[in-house]
Amino acid sequence: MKIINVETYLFRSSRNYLLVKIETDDGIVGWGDATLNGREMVVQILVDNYLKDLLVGTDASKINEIWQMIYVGTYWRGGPIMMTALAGVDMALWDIKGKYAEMPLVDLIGGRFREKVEVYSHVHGRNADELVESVKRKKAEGFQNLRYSFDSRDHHSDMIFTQPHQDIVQGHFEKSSIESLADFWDSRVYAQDLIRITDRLRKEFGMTLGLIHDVHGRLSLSAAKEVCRELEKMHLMFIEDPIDSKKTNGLEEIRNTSTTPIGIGELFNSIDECRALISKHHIDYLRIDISHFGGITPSLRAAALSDVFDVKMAFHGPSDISPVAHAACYHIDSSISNFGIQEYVDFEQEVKDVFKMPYTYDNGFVTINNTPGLGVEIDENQLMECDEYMKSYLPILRDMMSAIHNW
Ligand code: CS2
Ligand code: MG
Repeated sequence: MKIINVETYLFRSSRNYLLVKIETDDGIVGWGDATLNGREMVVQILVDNYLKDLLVGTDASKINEIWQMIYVGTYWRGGPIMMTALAGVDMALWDIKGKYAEMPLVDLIGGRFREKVEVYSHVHGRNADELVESVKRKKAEGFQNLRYSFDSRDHHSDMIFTQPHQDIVQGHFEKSSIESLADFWDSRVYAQDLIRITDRLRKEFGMTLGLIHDVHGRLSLSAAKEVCRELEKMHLMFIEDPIDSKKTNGLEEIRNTSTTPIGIGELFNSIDECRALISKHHIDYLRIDISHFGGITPSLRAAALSDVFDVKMAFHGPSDISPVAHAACYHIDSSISNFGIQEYVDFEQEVKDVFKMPYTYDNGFVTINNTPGLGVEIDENQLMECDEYMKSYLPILRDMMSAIHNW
């Protein structure tokens, strides 16, 4: 089963995506997702100019060995660019293996633990009233778990601070300078609003609705400690990235002063960045992104390690990774014993025209079907009809003291 070709496809279908396609000499084609929001072209250059040469001629069935050859063999290992490129290759290889074995990924990795996977969706409101209405709409669609975000208004300056949510994650297309990308942010106003709005949601909807809030690393350690303590009695499913997730030494302090569960991981690119957090149980949910963590192979290891230390998996599932990556998550979610929850996105129809999905949403749960491999069928004719890639930039956030924050 020799690899005879590796191709990349960079295109825009409501937003930008980068796919990796690998073909073998026995006619099997595998697809992987290598989209890295805001830096897609760099990943493409890496796959086309470096990884392709290494892959053509090798045996596609040896996934573990190929993965290590690229990861360790690069010497300058890790980082989001390398690990997203490697993820694209890894997913395509698992897709090939499943198609060869005529088995869905979920069966290759141990079989179904559950028939359907519980998911959460996003709700956003410009104020508390609007948010309450959004929650009602999502509940009517069957969602029992919601990640909520809102805009905050500083009543002194009348400035409005927006939190990241699905509609704005694509970032800015035109840019004149770094300054023009900067949004302002006052974390004191936000922290107070977070407590007030969460309380309102609990009063409106009671205690059983699963509530998740993503701080996106925008709080200082002391503010995060205070917020997590205040939120204790409101029983979140988890708070995500309460502090900058690249400075995780502070998590232990949050942990020691509150029982609010913590989820973290979308910025991690390897097990080395989360091994200690898992083994010391400083987190409750590991939220790695399959496309930025090197793919299925290392994600299975991270899930197994988490299982050993009683940490649950809650894979990152934003619209800025393609349905190929989402399908891979649903396969893993369906098979592991320590599944927690999955972030869900309903893609636009134009995305569904290119990617024929192997999964269906129903009443708060997703079921992956038995199509071999990852199961996503790519309509290459539709893909060719898609818009051209458009370079975009994520916003930059500046706090009131002018320091640069996580966006
Ligand atoms: C967010 C993401 O889904 C999440 O948890 O943190 O939407 C994140 O902002 C984007 O993936 C950035 O590209
Ligand atoms: Mg997040």
